[in-house]
Amino acid sequence: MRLSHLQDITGTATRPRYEPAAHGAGIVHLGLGAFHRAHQAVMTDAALSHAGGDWRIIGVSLRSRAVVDALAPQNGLYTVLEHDAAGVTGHVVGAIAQVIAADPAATLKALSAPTTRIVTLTVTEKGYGIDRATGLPDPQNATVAADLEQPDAPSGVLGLLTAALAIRRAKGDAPFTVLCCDNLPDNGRFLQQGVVGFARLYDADLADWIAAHVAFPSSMVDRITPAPSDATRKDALALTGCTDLAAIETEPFTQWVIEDSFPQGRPAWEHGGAIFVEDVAKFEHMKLRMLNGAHSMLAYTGFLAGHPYVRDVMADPALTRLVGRHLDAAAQTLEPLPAIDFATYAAELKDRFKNPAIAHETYQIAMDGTQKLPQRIFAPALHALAHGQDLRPFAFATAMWMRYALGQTEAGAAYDLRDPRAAEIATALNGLPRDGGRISAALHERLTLIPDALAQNDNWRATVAKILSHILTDGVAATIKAEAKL
Ligand code: CS2
Repeated sequence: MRLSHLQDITGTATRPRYEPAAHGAGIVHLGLGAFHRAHQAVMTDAALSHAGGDWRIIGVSLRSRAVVDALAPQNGLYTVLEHDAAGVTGHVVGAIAQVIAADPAATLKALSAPTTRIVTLTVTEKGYGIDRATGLPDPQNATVAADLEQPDAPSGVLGLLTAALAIRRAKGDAPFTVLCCDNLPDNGRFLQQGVVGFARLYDADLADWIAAHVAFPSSMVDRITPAPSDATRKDALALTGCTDLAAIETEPFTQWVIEDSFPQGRPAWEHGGAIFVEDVAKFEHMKLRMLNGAHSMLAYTGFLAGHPYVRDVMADPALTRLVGRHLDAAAQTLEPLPAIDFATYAAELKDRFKNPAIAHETYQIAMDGTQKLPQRIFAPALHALAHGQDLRPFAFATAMWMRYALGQTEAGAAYDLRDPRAAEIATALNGLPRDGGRISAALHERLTLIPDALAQNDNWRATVAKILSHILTDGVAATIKAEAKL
């Protein structure tokens, strides 16, 4: 039987302690991937179980239909499987009230409804159409350009948020709070600047009104969530007695640190473990530089070394050492956080990466490197440079990314970079010999990706080029071995 009512569940999976249909929707979420379903939706489910409220979620998939085709026949119900070495447990989430797929008009309607008080987003780093260098809408982005042509019929993130806010303002409805949940530093300010910048391109009054009246709290999100597989659906069937085509699997750990700025109210997310603080920045830096920085480093290195999953990387002693080295170096670049010991955090991260029950692909993490490396690798490297700290771990990660950017394994198998700037990378590398110095120079100079202070620093440049040359001459495995001995 297909999962569609809580009464149908016959297995050990736990279920919401509220009647889903008795709660209205108060949140529209953009980006209905596995991460949202493992994180914000679970916390919202806990908030509803403990404190009630009309806070269910209208989940929007901006492009793909697949997740909506799975969730719609299930009345939004799906199973979250938590995996650790001891086994797997299941919980059915009832927080999703409605789903919308690739339907901009329906999305705009949901965003404009007076009942919508919060809009949350997980659209990935590249999904905003914001130029990271200027912080403003990217004029080269096709969706941004199309939405500027027709601001009343938008389909992209900036266009949809701006148009919905314009409708609410015209009708005298309060604006919603916009809560960015992507792995970007200062993500609230980032999205605020993008939306206000977008509005300013066609309606300065609206831009001023958004700047003055719409809250954009920042948040740090964390839960390692691999792409679901056939095994996920099998486990869900065993734990619920129902066929669940929208089941996801994740680790037991979850963390959400949120700037408490919600003029229209919010769910009692603290019941799901969320922490409310005045300033999220230090938490974001810690997570982006330590967890995500080490993730990116181990993804490029591990993928090239032939490890399909993070847990395989962590079973390799030389690589584990390099993960530890990276975490320590990243921790050195952070401002102290009261109540958090970075060495303990690093040890916990290593344990999480080791989780044998989580099949997290290195290739999945390697995706979108140009969107991830600035906050994960280059920002801490800049700090290290300014404070005379060790640059080597960051240079190593960068050299491995450059090797990955060649798009071919050592055995000669081609792979897709899956990066929005893949074409630019290919152009920069076109016709170059396999020479570490030349490749590193091209990626430093022709891509406007690596910050100038690094790109113009002789020590950094020489270190990246040397490591890349080592990889290209002696191979990935030999380079890892030598590096781990340093
Ligand atoms: C990963 C993240 O794919 C990636 O880039 O580093 O998705 C990571 O698993 C999450 O941020 C963990 O919270």
